Amino acid sequence: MSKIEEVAALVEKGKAKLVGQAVQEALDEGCDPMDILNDGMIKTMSVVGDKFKNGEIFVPEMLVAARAMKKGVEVLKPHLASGSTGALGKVLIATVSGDLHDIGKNLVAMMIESAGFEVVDLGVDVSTEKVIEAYRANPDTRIICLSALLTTTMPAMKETVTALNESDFRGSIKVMVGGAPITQEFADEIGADGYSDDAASAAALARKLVAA
Ligand code: B1M
Repeated sequence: MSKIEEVAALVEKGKAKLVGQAVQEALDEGCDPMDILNDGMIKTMSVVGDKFKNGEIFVPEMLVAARAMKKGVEVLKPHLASGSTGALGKVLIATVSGDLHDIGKNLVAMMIESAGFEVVDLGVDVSTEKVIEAYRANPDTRIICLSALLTTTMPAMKETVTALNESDFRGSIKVMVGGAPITQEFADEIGADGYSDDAASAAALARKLVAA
């Protein structure tokens, strides 16, 4: 079994205490950090999701796999993201109301920070009101990023984007959306400025939006 396969197996089994060491060993063997992330962790979460959908595992198993992935990402982070200067301005990021999924949001935050932004992470289950309050507290914000992982929380994303579109500060910010069920079509329909399907392209899009 390769080191990346070992990481994948440990994430799938939710072995949080062992994942960090396996990730470090994979790095020591010269594995590309992006391969460890994509093949060892993100693909594994899809496997976990499929097993959940098929009734082979339940919420607690999904939860421990998520915890294990987070441990692995902690070890990987310095190898994926360079220190940020914050020079490109401030970004607010949140998972929308009713949605507790944060692994994808955290990766997007990490890559956007690494691309040169200062990131204010509002966490998960963030209401429209909280997003607007956070903007009022950070009026130098240039981009608001929203993540949703559930089809049932897509309406919450729509509600927040609609409120932002109707706000008096809309002209000063860009709005980016993403997450597994989100599509470019949905982003256009709700009036977001941008959509991307993974963390690296989210960082590239953020740079493009502030340059526009
Ligand atoms: Co949940 N869950 N979950 N879950 N979970 C999914 C999303 C699901 C697809 C599993 C399945 O059935 N196959 C399914 C949703 C089905 C649907 O809506 N159609 C589901 C369900 C049903 C649920 C519950 C309802 C289960 C229940 O209670 N009965 C429940 C809901 C809780 C809630 O939120 N209110 C629930 C709970 C959980 C846990 C808490 C146990 C745990 C989350 C822990 C955590 O995040 N801290 C969990 C997990 C781990 C998953 C899966 C297995 C993995 C998600 C993940 O972290 N993926 C997931 C299955 C799957 O995704 N295939 C599943 C890895 C991550 C890196 O990918 O988040 O997609 P992702 O992020 C990507 C891109 O989407 C993108 O970039 C990221 C990096 O490349 N991206 C953006 C994300 N945000 C972006 C923002 C951007 C741009 C790009 O710009 C702003």
